[in-house]
Amino acid sequence: MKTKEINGHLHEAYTPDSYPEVEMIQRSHDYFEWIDRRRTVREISDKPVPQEIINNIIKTASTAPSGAHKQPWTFCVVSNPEIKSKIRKAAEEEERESYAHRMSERWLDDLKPIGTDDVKPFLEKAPYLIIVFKRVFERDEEGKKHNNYYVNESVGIACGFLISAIHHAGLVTLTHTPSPMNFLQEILERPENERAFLLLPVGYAEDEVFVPQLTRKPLDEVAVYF
Ligand code: IYR
Repeated sequence: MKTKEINGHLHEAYTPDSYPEVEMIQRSHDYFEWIDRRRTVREISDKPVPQEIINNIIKTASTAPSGAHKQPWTFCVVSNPEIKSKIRKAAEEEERESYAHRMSERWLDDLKPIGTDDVKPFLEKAPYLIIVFKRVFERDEEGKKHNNYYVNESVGIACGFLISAIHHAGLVTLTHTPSPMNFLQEILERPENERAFLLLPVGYAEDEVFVPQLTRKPLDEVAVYF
């Protein structure tokens, strides 16, 4: 393998995938059409999912780029029914408070088309909950703290990879962000350097599923060219 040295560290030759231009146009179009079919699904079936699929999905997410390649994430996979019940109970307590007192009228109005409320059966029904934790810092051998870099950006990108891998496997998910999320750190007994970032129930969609009728912004509303 061809290598070169930078700052005393070896870099290896890398050949990115490449295609003829017509094929690139087709591929980029096909990828868009495929991912445009992804929808957030709240009705997740309890049909079992092989853990190997979940492992592959997490390995995919963990290929995301991250600040200084610190990979500042931990994916907790919960299939244990007692832990799922604990999470549901604690999440619904927070959600009840949020829907009743913490969220503004405007916010509640904005959620009306989505149809969410404080009842979260998917937290018990889905065969897996993946709880993504961000690792704010690491400790070295002497116990000294070292902050990670661009932690929210890095973990956000990894979650994007995770969601697309879930869709690619033929499963569904939804991005659940009960707020505040500290209860997850407690229930899962995570170390002091980890903070809950996102909770994703993962499984097959129920046989019949309804999703809000949404449209996506067209290109000219989301892109500006200079
Ligand atoms: N976290 C709450 C509320 C909620 C907020 C937004 I912004 C959403 O897009 C959906 C829900 C919940 O999970 O119900």
